[in-house]
Formats: sequence, C-alpha cells, structure tokens
Amino acid sequence: MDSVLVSLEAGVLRITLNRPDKLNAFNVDLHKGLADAMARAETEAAVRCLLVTGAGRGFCAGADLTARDMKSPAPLDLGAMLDAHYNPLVKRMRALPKPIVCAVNGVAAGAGANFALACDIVIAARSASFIQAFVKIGLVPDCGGSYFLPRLAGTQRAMALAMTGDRLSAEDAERWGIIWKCVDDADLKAESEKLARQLASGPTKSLGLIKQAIYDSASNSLSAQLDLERDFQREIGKGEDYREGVAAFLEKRKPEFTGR
Ligand code: LHQ
Repeated sequence: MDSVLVSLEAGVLRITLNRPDKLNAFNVDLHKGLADAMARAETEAAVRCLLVTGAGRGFCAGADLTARDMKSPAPLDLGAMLDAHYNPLVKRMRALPKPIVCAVNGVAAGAGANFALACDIVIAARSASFIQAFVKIGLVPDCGGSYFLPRLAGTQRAMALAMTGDRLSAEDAERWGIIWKCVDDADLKAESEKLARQLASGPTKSLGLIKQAIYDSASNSLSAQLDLERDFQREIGKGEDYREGVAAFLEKRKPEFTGR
C-alpha cells in the first residue's frame, strides 16, 4: 500500500497521508512519498495548489514510534532524522511559490501537528485536535513547531502547549489564530476542496509572491517590507494575470487567470 496517495485534478495536487492504521505516522516511506509529491509541485506548471489531508480517522500522529529499536544500547541520533527528512520537507513547503492548503481530518500530534502548521492555510474538522506530544516522550518540538507556534499563538500559549503536551481542540486552534478555520466534520472535504480549487484557478504567481511576502515579514523591518512590496508589485504588474484581472473588472466578468 502506498504511504502517500497523490492525484492531480483541476490544478489541485491532492496529497493524502495513507497509513491509517498508524494514524498516518511518519516513516521513511511516507517521507519519500512526500518528497516525490513536493518535486512534482515544484516542477509541474499544471500544479497550481496543493491540498494535504490524512486517510482514516487521524491526520498524522507524528514520527512512527515503532520504527526504531529502542532496546538497542547504541544512542539514537534523532537529529539525523530531522536533517534527512523533516527539515528539508518544511523548507521546501515554505519555499514553494504555490499555496498549500491543509485539511486536518483528525488528530495531529507531534511532528504531525507541526507539519500541518507548515502549510499555508489550515482548515480542520471540528473533531480534530492538535497535540505538541513531544514532551510526553521526553523530546522537544520539531518540524518547525517552536517557530510557528509562538508566531501564531504568542509566547504564553506556545510555551504552555509545548510544556504540557495538552490537546488543543480545533475550535480553540481557530480561536487562537493557529489555524484559518474549523468546520463541521461532514463539511471538511467540500470546504477544503472548494478553497483549493479557488486558489488553483487564481493568479498563481501573485499567490506565490503573497506567500513569500507574508512569511518574509516575520523577519523584516517595515522599511524592508515596503521595499519588498514595491519589488513584488513591479514584477507581478508585468504579468498576464494582472492584465486579465483589470480587463475582467472593467468588462464586469469573472477573470480567467492562467497563472502567467
Ligand atoms: C502510532 C503512533 C505513532 C506509531 C499512534 N507511531 N504508531 C520524533 C523522533 C524522531 C525524529 C523526528 O521527530 C520526532 C517527532 C515526533 O513526532 S515525536 C511525537 C511522536 N508522536 C507521539 O508521541 C504521538 C503518539 N500517539 C498518541 O499519543 C496517540 O496515538 C494519539 C493522541 C495521537 C491518538 O490517540 P488515540 O486516538 O487514542 O489512538 P491510539 O493511541 O489508539 O492509536 C491508534 C493506533 O495508531 C495504535 O495502534 P494499534 O495497533 O494499537 O491500534 C497506535 O499505536 C498507533 N499510533 N501514534 N506516533
């Protein structure tokens, strides 16, 4: 069985984590599937938005805790796992100039929670939850959690979530601004598909620059950010989609963006 299912339809590359009996925990195979999907997203112009979700009742339970031999006396180098798989994945997701929508269908724990937060827009089912499970097994947050959480939720909430490993409901995650929104379980598929299709038919280059502008703002001064906005606007103003957007407005019709 493939650990990751990938399909392309109407510009949306749907990526489904597919180890439902282990709540889609990460193993090497699943990482390989994700790396392949990212390579497709990076190289295929037909891919204009990514939609990530999980098969079964969970989204992702973090690293597969059964994948290592804990009885071996040799010290485990977990840093090597991060260097090999998790860190390149998060960096690629952030660098991809296309939107990534995440539909969190169930529990997201450990690296699974932070993988969701590495996506650009997160929608969760009301029954889903987020757990910084690391502390429960004597680890520290990884997969970008110690970067994303304080920025999204503030220092206090990030600290308490990481130190307690308490479960955060999807409703609270929405209230705290950690995710975009939470929807009824029955609506998750339709709502996330609708958003992904909307983005996939949008002005792709402009969406890519919006993504970069918002993320770069975290480390930029206002002055540097104003310069970045000027440079991006100069660049995007030469594109076909800008011409089409204005023409459609003046002709009182819906724009047909091509992503160019
Ligand atoms: C699992 C897992 C799992 C394997 C559920 N692995 N089987 C760490 C190390 C190395 C390098 C990089 O980074 C990391 C980062 C991390 O991600 S550390 C954090 C790892 N994850 C966790 O500590 C979470 C462990 N899981 C849980 O606490 C619970 O399963 C949660 C709260 C997610 C869900 O609870 P329940 O809904 O009660 O489900 P369950 O516990 O009954 O799990 C269902 C099945 O999935 C079960 O298998 P079984 O054969 O008994 O039905 C679990 O063993 C399996 N599973 N998580 N991470």
